[in-house]
Amino acid sequence: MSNRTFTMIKPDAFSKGHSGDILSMIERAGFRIVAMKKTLLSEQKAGEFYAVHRERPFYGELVEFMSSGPIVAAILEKDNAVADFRKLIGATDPAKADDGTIRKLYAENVGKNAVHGSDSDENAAIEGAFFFSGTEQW
Ligand code: FUP
Repeated sequence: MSNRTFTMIKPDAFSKGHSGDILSMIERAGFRIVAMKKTLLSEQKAGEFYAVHRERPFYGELVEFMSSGPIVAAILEKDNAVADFRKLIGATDPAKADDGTIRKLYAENVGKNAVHGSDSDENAAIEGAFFFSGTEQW
């Protein structure tokens, strides 16, 4: 069981001004913010982050969307962080997400789905290190 996960507030949610509400939900759910920044991904960086999906039909659209505007990236800490955070954000497709989840409340569709959450302890560590050096994590 890990105690860290990685998240991004995606360009759709950021541009609509939902960052504060989403961060509030995250903190109220018991996650501690270990590292956080607002940034803009270049197409190249977005492509690298989602390289695991490069053979999928939606890859081009995903990279274009994720580099279309600012995001907030953060490392979060809590017991059972990866699984508990995925519960808090809900299913990838907001139409299938449970009531009260971040994606149900704020996502537009399966592509523009408001937030990212790591899917494993291993990916949480890789994704956190993609954005933050060791000295930025407290
Ligand atoms: P999740 O782990 O819930 O973020 O979902 P995936 O790892 O399956 O997908 C990563 C991202 O690819 C999603 F956040 C959005 C995008 N995606 C699509 O655009 N279309 C799809 O059908 C599936 C995923």
